[in-house]
Amino acid sequence: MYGLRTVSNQYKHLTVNYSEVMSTTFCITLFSSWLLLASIVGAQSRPLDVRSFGAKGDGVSDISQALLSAWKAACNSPKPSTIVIPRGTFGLLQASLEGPCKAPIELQVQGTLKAPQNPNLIKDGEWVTIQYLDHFTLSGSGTFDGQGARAWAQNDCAKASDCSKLPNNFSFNFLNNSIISGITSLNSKLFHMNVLGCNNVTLSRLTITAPGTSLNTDGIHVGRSSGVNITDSTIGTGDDCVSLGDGSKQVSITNVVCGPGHGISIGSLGRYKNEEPVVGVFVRNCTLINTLTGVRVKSWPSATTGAATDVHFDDITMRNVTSPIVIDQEYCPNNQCTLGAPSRVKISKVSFNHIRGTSASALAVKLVCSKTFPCEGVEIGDIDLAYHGSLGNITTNCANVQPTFMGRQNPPICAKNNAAQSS
Ligand SMILES: *[C@@H]1O[C@H](CO)[C@@H](O)[C@H](O)[C@H]1NC(C)=O
Ligand SMILES: *[C@@H]1O[C@H](CO)[C@@H](O)[C@H](O)[C@H]1NC(C)=O
Ligand SMILES: *[C@@H]1O[C@H](CO)[C@@H](O)[C@H](O)[C@H]1NC(C)=O
Ligand SMILES: *[C@@H]1O[C@H](CO)[C@@H](O)[C@H](O)[C@H]1NC(C)=O
Ligand SMILES: *[C@@H]1O[C@H](CO)[C@@H](O)[C@H](O)[C@H]1NC(C)=O
Ligand SMILES: *[C@@H]1O[C@H](CO)[C@@H](O)[C@H](O)[C@H]1NC(C)=O
Ligand SMILES: CC(=O)N[C@H]1CO[C@H](CO)[C@@H](O)[C@@H]1O
Repeated sequence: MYGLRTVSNQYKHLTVNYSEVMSTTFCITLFSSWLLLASIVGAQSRPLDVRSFGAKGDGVSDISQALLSAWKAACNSPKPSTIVIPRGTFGLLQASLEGPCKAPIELQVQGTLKAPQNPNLIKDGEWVTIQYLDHFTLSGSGTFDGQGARAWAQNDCAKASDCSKLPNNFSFNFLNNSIISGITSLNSKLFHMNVLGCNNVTLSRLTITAPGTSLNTDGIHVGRSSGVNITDSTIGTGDDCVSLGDGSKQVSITNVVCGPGHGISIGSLGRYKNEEPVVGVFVRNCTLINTLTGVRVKSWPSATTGAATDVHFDDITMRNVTSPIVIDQEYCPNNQCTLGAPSRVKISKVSFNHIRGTSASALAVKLVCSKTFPCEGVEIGDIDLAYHGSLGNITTNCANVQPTFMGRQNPPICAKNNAAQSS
């Protein structure tokens, strides 16, 4: 389904080749170097320790070359291999680990990898890029320390409309059937993890941390990917914990604790041309603590079309979240858009169910859809939110949406007076 069949056929082909070579003759010089390589890394699954490729764990020395050499050996191996970055602290200027490779590779990180403090030393905006792989695993309990403090000071996103010049911590591009698990990503200079063009990828047991004041340090951003599972993770950053960009399909986010940050967001959508629809998002059993928004779908007022459909938020706990439930089709931070143009992003089949906890502002639910494309098929189930502040009673605000209600809502959502206020 994800090209798995093609790839496993390739493995079979390699295995056949391998045994033919073994059984016929050893004197075909054409294969001798290949066999040597195979006998070092392929024929056995002994892990490749980056130290045997020249990495020093002295806390300063750059291991970029050592890691790349280990990667090349693993990538050329016809059998599955494991690369190990052991305990200790290592400098890592930049890493680009690319496929296609001949067999599955696991990169086990036990130690701490430190990015250079100066963001300008990282070329092309990516600190660690892992791409074009099938059956890749990143595991271990190690830490990737983006050392972002200096970069955040240079971030001008509040003023400039295009501010993706700082490096992301990680880019996982075009990975199939892969697992990212266990690691910690600390203080990325920009997005912590950017997942692009991936199929069937699970991100689990991750810890992603940056101060609530750092700009645009989204935890995990997913775009143009399908079958992405984000589970059992703790994410606290200065921006969205998880954001799903255009072309996110069949994404599930479960057992995630988020805060501080901006919450779990679909979008923003409708800012750029040729955006692909977001289809099939399942957010379950997540807890949001002291975040700006809880669960949100957002799109820009713009002539650009787009869509988000089949989006479900279920079993969510809010603790002191400023705006727990949001559909915002007038998303326009820093006045970077024309508010007069209604969003042309079509939002449909969105459900909110079993959402409880506390709102840090009186306006706990905001469902503001587009005048041009009103939201369709919005379902509101059990909601129980309280506001304990001094700025009035808890309220909701709705426009261009007629939700279907099931279960009990506290407060009542889209009550008439609220609906009238906003249009
Ligand atoms: C990943 O899967 C896609 C879709 O099946 C395929 O086109 C692509 O070649 C695969 N990539 C790798 C690296 O296997
Ligand atoms: C998805 O990826 C995992 C991890 O590599 C693999 O075990 C599983 O078989 C894949 N699922 C499909 C449907 O290919
Ligand atoms: C991803 O999550 C969904 C829903 O929880 C589940 O059905 C699916 O099997 C998961 N896929 C993987 C690869 O873990
Ligand atoms: C819900 O998520 C929490 C982590 O926030 C986890 O401890 C708990 O086991 C999860 N519950 C279920 C039913 O998966
Ligand atoms: C609640 O959230 C507000 C706004 O984010 C914050 O100022 C306040 O400290 C939080 N209160 C608690 C008890 O965490
Ligand atoms: C808040 O709600 C209570 C009870 O419904 C009502 O008596 C009171 O006037 C409301 N306060 C405001 C500021 O709307
Ligand atoms: C060089 C590069 O790919 N940078 C990307 C970093 O991440 C942002 C946000 O996803 C992208 O817009 C950039 O293209």
